[in-house]
Amino acid sequence: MHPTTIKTYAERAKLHPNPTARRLLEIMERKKSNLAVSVDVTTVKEVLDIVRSVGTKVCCVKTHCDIIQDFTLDFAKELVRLSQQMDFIIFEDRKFADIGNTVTLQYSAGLHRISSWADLTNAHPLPGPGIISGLSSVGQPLGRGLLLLAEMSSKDNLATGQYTTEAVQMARQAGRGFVVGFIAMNRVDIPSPVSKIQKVNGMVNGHGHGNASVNGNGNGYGGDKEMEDYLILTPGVQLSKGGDTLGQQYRTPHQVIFDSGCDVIIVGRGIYAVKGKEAEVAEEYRKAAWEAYERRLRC
Ligand code: 6AU
Repeated sequence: MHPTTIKTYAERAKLHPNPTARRLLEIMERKKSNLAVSVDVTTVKEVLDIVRSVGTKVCCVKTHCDIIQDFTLDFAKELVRLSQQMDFIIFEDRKFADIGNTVTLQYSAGLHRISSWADLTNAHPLPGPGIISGLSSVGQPLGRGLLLLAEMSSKDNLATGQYTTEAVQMARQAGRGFVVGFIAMNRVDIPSPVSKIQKVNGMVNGHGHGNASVNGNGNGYGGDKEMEDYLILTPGVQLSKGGDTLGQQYRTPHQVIFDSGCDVIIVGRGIYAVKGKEAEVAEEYRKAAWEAYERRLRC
């Protein structure tokens, strides 16, 4: 069992060095919600209507700001206001995938100025560690967080095997300040063999400091205080298994949280496409995912 899957969200919040990860874990505990809603609709009114109806049920609202045809920074301000009032974090699902210099500009500038309003964003590790350095130069001073896409939910995607392993490695090498977790289908952050030995012996590099890091950047499993803790946010979730016609694959909240040990389910069409019943359905997802988490803790 992975150490983070047997700790409560509240316990993990206390130990996390990143302010956004800490806030997310605290909200999860407070609202008993490990549900993120993905609001993939194309007008400001639709986004805000959905957020107002499900905001109290979720720990996180995920946006795709580039599909909102009338996006303005005033809309972003209103979303931030709602996030404070209704107690959730904002995750802009931008999936950055370019060289460090370009993503720095995409994150901070342009029409969307994502870093000015989104607590969390995500990036593909494909371009190498420069993408993390670029994004962190903007986001870390603001207390923002980044998720790397270590796995994807779509059929026949290429983010598997060695790619996934290297995504996790890249996060570890970046340190704990900005990369707070992964988009993944599983608990991809299993401890490296060195970390396991270190945890058993309470030793690092033979010096016997139980809470130091394995590789000198604070990532290791040196002891509880320094425990590596990545959040695993998982899309491809509906109340019953299945898929769509374009390769999306769905698992249930129980499979994702209990069987795979992930932290947060991300649900889009399962909630926003059930018009007029969004709040009711969101409550069903919240309950299912929270019960799966509580069951996992009891194992
Ligand atoms: O529940 P759905 O299928 O309506 O929406 C799933 C949401 C969409 C995708 O862009 C996103 O989750 N997503 C991601 C993310 C969050 O990065 C990765 C992935 O592998 N699959 C996926 O569906 O907004």
